[in-house]
Amino acid sequence: MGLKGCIKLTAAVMIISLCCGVSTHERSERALLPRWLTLHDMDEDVLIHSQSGDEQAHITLSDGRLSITSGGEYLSEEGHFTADCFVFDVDADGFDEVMLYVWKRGSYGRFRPFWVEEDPDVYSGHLFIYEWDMSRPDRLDPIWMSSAMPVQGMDISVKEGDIYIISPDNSTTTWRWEGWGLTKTG
Ligand SMILES: [Ca+2]
Repeated sequence: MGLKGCIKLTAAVMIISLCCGVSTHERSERALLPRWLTLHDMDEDVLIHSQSGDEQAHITLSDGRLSITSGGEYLSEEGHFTADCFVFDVDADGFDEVMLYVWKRGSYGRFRPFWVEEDPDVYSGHLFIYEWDMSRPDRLDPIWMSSAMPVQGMDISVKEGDIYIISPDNSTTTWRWEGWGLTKTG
């Protein structure tokens, strides 16, 4: 093999190593999620009714990675695993919101409330609710981001504004938007 061949081979090995490095990291992080958690797949066109108008979006969800494309694109953050995505009228005002069931490390980012002494660096489930805002390139305007959910969510379903959280022991709790945030109703 000549010098050019060696250089090409070395470059190919480096690229493969980099790719493997990323996927190995993803895999090792993925392995930290509970085994009972269901990571859903989606590949759907969804018509979203918002205060700023109706818009068709395409939602893809695969192995915890979320992409919502419309006028722009929303991509889930690195280190966040999106288990499921729902488009429905959370607060019963006649317009859709986007609700994500996200698993991430800790409840807060760089800044936490002064009364919270410690934010454990472990994965926990969170519900993030966004208004659809067509003036934003990424469309998603955060209106409510939960800290770690008080119940374990193996799976979540939504029906007529009620949010059903199914726990690993197959018990179900019901949640509904009341005033500001989700309240347990059953
Ligand atoms: Ca709404």
